[in-house]
Amino acid sequence: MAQNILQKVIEEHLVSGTMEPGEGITYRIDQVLLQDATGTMAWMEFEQLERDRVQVPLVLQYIDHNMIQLDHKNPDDHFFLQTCAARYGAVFSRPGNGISHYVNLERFDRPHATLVGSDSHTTTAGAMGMAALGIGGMDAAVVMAGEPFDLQYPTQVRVVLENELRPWVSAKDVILEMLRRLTVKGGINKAYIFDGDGVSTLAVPQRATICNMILEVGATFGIFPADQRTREFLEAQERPDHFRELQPDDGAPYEEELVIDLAALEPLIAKPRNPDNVVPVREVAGTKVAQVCVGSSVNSSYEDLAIPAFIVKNGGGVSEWLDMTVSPGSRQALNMINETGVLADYIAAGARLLEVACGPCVGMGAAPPSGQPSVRTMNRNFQGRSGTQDDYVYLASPEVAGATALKGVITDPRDLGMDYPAIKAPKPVTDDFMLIWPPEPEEAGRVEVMRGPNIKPPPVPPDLPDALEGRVLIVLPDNISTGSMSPDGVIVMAERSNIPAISEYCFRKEDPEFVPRAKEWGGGFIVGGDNYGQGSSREHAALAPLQLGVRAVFAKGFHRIHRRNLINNGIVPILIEDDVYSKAAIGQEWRLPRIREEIRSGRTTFTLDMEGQEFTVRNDLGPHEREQLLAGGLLRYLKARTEGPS
Ligand code: MIC
Repeated sequence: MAQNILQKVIEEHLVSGTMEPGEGITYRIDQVLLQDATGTMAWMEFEQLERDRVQVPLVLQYIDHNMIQLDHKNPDDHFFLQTCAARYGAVFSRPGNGISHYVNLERFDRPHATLVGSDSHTTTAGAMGMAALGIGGMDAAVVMAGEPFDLQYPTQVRVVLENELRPWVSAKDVILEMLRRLTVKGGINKAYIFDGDGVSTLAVPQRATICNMILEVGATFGIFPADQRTREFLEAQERPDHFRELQPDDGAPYEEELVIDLAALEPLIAKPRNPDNVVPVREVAGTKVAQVCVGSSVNSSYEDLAIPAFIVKNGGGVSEWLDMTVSPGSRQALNMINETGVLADYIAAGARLLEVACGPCVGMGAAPPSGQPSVRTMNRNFQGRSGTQDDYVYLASPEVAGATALKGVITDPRDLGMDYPAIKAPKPVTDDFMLIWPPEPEEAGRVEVMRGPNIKPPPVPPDLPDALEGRVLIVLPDNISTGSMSPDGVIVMAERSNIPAISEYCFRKEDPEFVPRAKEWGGGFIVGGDNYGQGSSREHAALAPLQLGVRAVFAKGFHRIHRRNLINNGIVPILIEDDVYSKAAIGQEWRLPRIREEIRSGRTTFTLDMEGQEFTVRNDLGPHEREQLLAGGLLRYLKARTEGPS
């Protein structure tokens, strides 16, 4: 039977289930990627599973997020991660080596492989013809312990790319166009499978830009074929043996289709404060800007860095009213800009070079001034993510960022009157990676895991009682990102290994009384709108509410990763409609009188008692998810399974 490229990759790894949209499947994972901000929890969860060594062929521990060492916390975490990697058999990528997704693309991604990562932008590897997706730390731990990964098989969307991008229009505009059309929730439980004659016009780093931000439409996967361009990329990386062609069969099946004429696109920009708030650049041209940031996991390949440098150098330097930062995605990209003079161009033009890391994208330094627009080549612009509460972050291509840095106001690069430069990447340096390979098992067994004083084990979910009752703690609008439960920025992110400490920041932006209220009322319920928990994979967004006694979240819809993080941590995700949402108010007493029995019996509805009035609410729990909730979360479920009935 004819197959599309996602079906081909998954089938090679399939353990159980059928590849039908909405069906549960389990499949084998070849690679696991961890980063530092989510990795400490993942390793502590792995330790609870009591394995001596990771059970997947390749686990990679990157240090790329929490790079600012204000005090002992981040360096202690890095040390912990390095010792965990050595103790349990993971490759350790040292700080300074680069952003996980870029380094993985350069050194480890290979067509036909499967990858999961404790970072939502793990989808980036789809650029290499991989089935790659972001998951929570606990799911990563479980995969590392040797369990196959289970997933609801997504709806398959064929994205037909036609023609070729015009000068000054870039891959970033392709994904911004998708966000414009689909919105941040249009892609939930969907896989975007790229096809069409436009595919061959895009090099692997351009494909990576699209796959990175495919998560922003809520998608499970984005995946490109592995073709001649993939082969060229792998040859340049001196990994030609890793190439394996991946093409769809004639007549391959898809449930939906989306056509994008690359030649019809123009420079686009996402206005504050959601990535789908997309308009043509010309609509906001002339807006005064205080800051331009180039880099992040979405746009920091050599080509992405060379374009803005060309513009600011040839245009006469960075505008005097504006602060421009540049953070290369990898040590390889840094070497390349150094070798070709791009770095010297930036310095001469007045830009600031930042560390090779995620940097300003997660508010790790370079916070913008209050109330002042910042134009970034990054992937998210949720309020406060930059580190400044009153921020106005715009997302755009390197071309738009360069033009804006030059002019000091948002500028359509086509209006610069410059010829579009023919950027050709030099041969990359492929032997200068700061990777530390794990020792042999015997030696690894002697490695001591170093735990700094801020590293605390995650809270354990309590048993699910027959009935759940509590008060409504907060009522939230649509599209609440995980940055609301576990904020970005230097101060809060340094608490990623300490759930009691990080829970103090939960919903601080929305309601500074949330935490005191949750403590006073001994927990309660959260009520949200649609696409609740969009954005990052950080399981802290579920662990912080768990710490505060939250046992169920009621929402009109959930983002895939966060929904799973809630279940993993024993919190019940409950679907509501307007009848319930519109009546919800802080302080109401809600009761789920038969929750345990309703979960156990497989019912897709729950009974909700709202202050004496009865409502029927829904759930979309699969059989495994029900078992996990009944057991008190994923780890307790796995332990009970191993230990057997007591
Ligand atoms: C992000 O871009 O939001 C992050 C920071 O990379 C997160 C991971 C995290 O919160 O540590 C993600 O995308 O999953």
